Amino acid sequence: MAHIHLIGVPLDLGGGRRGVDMGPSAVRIAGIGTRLTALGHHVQDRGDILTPTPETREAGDPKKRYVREIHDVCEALYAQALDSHAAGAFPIVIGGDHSLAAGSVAASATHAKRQGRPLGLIWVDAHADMNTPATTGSGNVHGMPLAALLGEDPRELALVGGYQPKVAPGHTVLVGIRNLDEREKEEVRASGVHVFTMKDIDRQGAASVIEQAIEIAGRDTAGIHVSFDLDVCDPAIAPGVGTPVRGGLNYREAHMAMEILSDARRIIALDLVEVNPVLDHQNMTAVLAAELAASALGQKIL
Ligand code: EXY
Ligand code: MN
Ligand code: MN
Ligand code: MN
Repeated sequence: MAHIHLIGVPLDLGGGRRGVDMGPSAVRIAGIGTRLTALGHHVQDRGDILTPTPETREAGDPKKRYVREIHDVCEALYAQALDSHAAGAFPIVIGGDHSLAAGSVAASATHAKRQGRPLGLIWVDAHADMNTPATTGSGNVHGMPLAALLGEDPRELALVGGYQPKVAPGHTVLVGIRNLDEREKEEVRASGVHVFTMKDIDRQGAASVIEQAIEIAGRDTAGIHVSFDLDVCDPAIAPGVGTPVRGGLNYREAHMAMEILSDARRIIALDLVEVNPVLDHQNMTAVLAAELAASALGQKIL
């Protein structure tokens, strides 16, 4: 039995398509709380982090649009998630766009640091999210949070929590990527992070890949933060995401990844991000997110 804190982050400033601000609501309506309670967990919904809407703000620097506002949201999330860790709870952060991970992963990193060990990070995504203001074509900050966690750019996000970097490349694993910008590919290759592309999953199987990811992110670390972007799933099962890319995880692969992560008993926090109800069909992507949370937190087939 775990103490689980649900934290909604209706952040819709980091992407190009509007609608992910409705993600936390949709995932709650899909029953994430009751599904986790049914597993015997004690679930506390901590509500939403206050986030500004783009209509009330100026985008600012076109190479990192709304980065000041995103920074403020990430600092507030950092404080809230760190509170959860300090209370012995397991934070599940429901997005909202993926730039929120600059706050949630920072909290897990600080929690790990307090135990004298580094954090392991498994980033499950169709994208690498490793652009910087120098490499981005879109200026969308949700394409940058992993770069901020590993390095120093965009600096507003790299410095959330007051220190950088949050994670080492040797403890960081990308899983499921299949859509990178050309300059971003160079960043990923040079970074030293462990990468399992969709091609690796096709060749080696999802189970083997996730086991290897756990081995890498779990070795000598205080625990593993799983940052799960729903767009890693195939659009056939997850149409409600801002940046769908064909050729993703199928339904069982996605669940099996979570089941194996649960069995390993090393996860200390989970992000579920990029659910976009505007593009969804009958809330199916939000339901998938809620189901995947249950699989990650111990739901068994038998
Ligand atoms: N690489 C593209 C960009 O930087 O704009 C697309 C990023 C999409 C990021 C989504 C959330 O994972
Ligand atoms: Mn992402
Ligand atoms: Mn993505
Ligand atoms: Mn700051």
